[in-house]
Amino acid sequence: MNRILSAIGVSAGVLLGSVMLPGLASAEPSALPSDAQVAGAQADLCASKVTSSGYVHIYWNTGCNSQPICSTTGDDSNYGNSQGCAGDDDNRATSLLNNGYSGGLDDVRFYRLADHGGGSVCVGNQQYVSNLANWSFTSGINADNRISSHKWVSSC
Ligand SMILES: [Ca+2]
Ligand SMILES: [Ca+2]
Repeated sequence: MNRILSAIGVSAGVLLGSVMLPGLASAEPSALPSDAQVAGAQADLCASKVTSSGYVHIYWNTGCNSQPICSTTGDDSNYGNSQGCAGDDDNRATSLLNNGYSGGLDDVRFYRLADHGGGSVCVGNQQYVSNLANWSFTSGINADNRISSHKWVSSC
């Protein structure tokens, strides 16, 4: 009996550890479910979602999973205001998909701060970022859950 309980305890501990660990890397507010709860073992769907629609899509979990937190054909100078990417979208982005039309302003530069400041990362036309945890802004700071604005640019 003791051995059985002990085995269960170990299993639960390992399971809990594997679920909780990704959350430790996140400093996001807890009003929404954590990335770990949603992303789990979900597949990377970014490549399968590349198309030419004119939109850039911003996802709050990895792999372009679920619905984007926001999608737009335009610039957005503040993910925390009430237009476009808004409110809780600020400092949430973990994957990005640029489905802009090719030509002209077809690349998207994402910034750490509102009003296009604080360092940036750039996603080329019909390119994507599956996990911003692997990317840093030009300022050297990790880009996961830190994007606050974006604009369309002619080249990355
Ligand atoms: Ca996120
Ligand atoms: Ca906005």
